[in-house]
Amino acid sequence: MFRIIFHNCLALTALASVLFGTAPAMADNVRVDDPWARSSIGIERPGVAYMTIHNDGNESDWLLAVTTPLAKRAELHETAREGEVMIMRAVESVEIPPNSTVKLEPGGLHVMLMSLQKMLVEGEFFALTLHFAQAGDLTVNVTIAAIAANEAPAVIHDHDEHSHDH
Ligand SMILES: [Cu+2]
Repeated sequence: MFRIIFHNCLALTALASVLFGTAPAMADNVRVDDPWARSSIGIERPGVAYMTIHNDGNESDWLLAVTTPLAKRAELHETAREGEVMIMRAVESVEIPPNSTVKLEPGGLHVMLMSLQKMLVEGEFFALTLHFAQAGDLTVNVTIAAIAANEAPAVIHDHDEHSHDH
């Protein structure tokens, strides 16, 4: 899978402080995997982005806001059932509980990209900055998938299926 690992240096610093007996200074334990968006046919409708967020720490963190040069405004949305219809509504923040993973995925939590500044073209990338209460700002490179995609595209894993037995 296409994996982006942030804060390697901070993780090493934290490890060093554990080894040498000093308390880790930062609650910087958030990782983001597989950020992806659906391509768009125009800029009139909002775009949507998804990702998997891990919190490897022992305390909750909160995703408070999202920004990108690609959209005038980005909102955190959840999908909910209201009677027989599914609706979307904005949420203030998304809690990432300690030692757990929160998935933004079709039919659930997602980032809504309002007032797109340009088309989302399959195969291209754009920067999205996630603002966390504890971890601070993380900028991820979002892969643009097909318009009807339901999961992150496998960007790097393109080994030849026919040349392996497994
Ligand atoms: Cu939405």
